[in-house]
Amino acid sequence: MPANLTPQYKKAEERYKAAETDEERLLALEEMLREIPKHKGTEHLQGDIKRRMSKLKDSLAGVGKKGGAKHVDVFHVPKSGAGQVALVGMPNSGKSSILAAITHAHVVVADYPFATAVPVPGMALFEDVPIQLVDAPPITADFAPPGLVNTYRAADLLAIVVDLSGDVLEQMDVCVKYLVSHNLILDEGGDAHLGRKTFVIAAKTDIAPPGTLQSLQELTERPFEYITISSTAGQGLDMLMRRIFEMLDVIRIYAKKPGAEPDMKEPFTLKRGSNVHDLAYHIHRELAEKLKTARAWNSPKIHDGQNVPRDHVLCDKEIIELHFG
Ligand SMILES: Nc1nc2c(ncn2[C@@H]2O[C@H](COP(=O)(O)OP(=O)(O)OP(=O)(O)O)[C@@H](O)[C@H]2O)c(=O)[nH]1
Ligand SMILES: [Mg+2]
Repeated sequence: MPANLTPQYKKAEERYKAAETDEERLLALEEMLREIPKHKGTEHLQGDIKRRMSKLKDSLAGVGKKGGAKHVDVFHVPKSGAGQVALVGMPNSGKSSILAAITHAHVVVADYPFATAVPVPGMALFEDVPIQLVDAPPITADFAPPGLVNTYRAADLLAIVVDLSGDVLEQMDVCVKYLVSHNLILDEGGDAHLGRKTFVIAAKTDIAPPGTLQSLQELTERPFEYITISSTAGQGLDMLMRRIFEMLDVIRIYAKKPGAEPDMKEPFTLKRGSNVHDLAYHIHRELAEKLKTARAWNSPKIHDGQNVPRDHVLCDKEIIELHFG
């Protein structure tokens, strides 16, 4: 059976042959696999492409190498802080500018597209809670770095960054299609809560034509939350951090040693719904078993200093004194 390879496939194959690095080879092979007509006549070729891809992936991941240099996965961003928010957006949409405005991360802000090549984390503060933002390379209608999906899979929250001074519908369309095709949000049109929690940062409001956000909201099916900002004018950034904190659904707890003042500088952050036992476990696994009693301050329901049981559900900003046996 003839393979009937398309011009798109042949182009990808040329890119594969011209590639100089394994990363480029892998990208080209992925494209070949996408473009290859899927029928019996190409089954053998498809298998061959997949074999070459898995070999390349192994070699990129350092499999089979004895000791020595290990491949570092640049798309794996180790978590820190109370939660991790990864930015999704087309080139030039203003992603890096957000990190530059509210974190100390060294990011490249540039007036040309594709300035960011790999994810870069930075810490932003909401009040006394450190929250990690992750800048990312851009995606377009026909290209995204293959490893980027892993960055997004690991994040607690995804923020689609839309440049309000650009083609907002195209940007939204490209980002949503990317997220849906990688199963990061579900293809249901309705309930955005079922997938990874995702919201929209409507950026560059300082240069947006009037009414842009409104028409974007009206023409977008999914009921995303929109947060309007300008990184350069410093507008909306406090609200952005507040909503991120709220969407992460965490609470902060100040721990107190018996007879000492509570540590009001570095709260522990726990998932909403956590109890006293969870706090002890969070501080130190072994402590949880030794926990005898606890007292609470700054609690909405009880008097300051009152004893609370281990299953006492904690509230944001509560001060807890743990007693161990
Ligand atoms: N007027 C205005 N310009 C902005 C704002 N935010 C970013 N820019 C400009 O937009 C351009 C792109 O910004 P970046 O933050 O580098 O965009 P990016 O999304 O990281 O781009 P890539 O790394 O290519 O994906 C730069 O020239 C920025 O100065 C803003 O709030 N207002
Ligand atoms: Mg960038």
